[in-house]
Amino acid sequence: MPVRFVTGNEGKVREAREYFADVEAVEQIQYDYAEIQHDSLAEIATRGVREAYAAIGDDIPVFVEDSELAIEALGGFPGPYSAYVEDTLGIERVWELVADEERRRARFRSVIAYASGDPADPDVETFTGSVAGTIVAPRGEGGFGYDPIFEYNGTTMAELSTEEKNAISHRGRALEKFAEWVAEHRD
Ligand code: ITT
Repeated sequence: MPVRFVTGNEGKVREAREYFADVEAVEQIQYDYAEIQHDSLAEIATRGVREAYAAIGDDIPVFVEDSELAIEALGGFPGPYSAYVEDTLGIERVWELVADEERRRARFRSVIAYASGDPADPDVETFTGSVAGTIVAPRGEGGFGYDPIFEYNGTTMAELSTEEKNAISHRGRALEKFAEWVAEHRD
């Protein structure tokens, strides 16, 4: 049985497929669930997956994944506003905001929320991952979103293949735990 990923982001689907290629396919479902404003990424993802699972209306489990980038020198900005800031300012301007800072440390966080059981009152499991890096001038053509300005160990995430990015990224870490859990818990 496929695992169903509710997301509008093709980059996330490409990364998730690496973890399930041998076992089961990842099926993308487009449903624009509400992302509430909240400090806790787990809370945002949990509410989102409950809404999506209830709206889709069958009892085949689904998962969502929410991420954010927090830049230390900017007090954790853009945090929960990461998607909005990418759309409005763009990553080049985010780089310009921190270019003159001495500390350019940042962290990506990812939470996967998986819903199963009764769509009206589902069981929800969450899996997290994070990675620390440095904000740099944009480099690289791969990945998506903030990848060109997020450097880890001398390389931006946009300079890595999907496989290489997964091995170190916030989402890769969450996906690894999730895939293991799925392998243990599903028929
Ligand atoms: P969904 O449909 O799954 O919600 P989205 O692109 O809106 O897709 P998020 O809200 O989780 O995803 O993402 C928040 C922002 O962080 C958004 O601007 C993404 O492009 C960016 N982002 C998420 N993961 C990233 C990654 O691995 N590398 C670079 N940027 C990332």
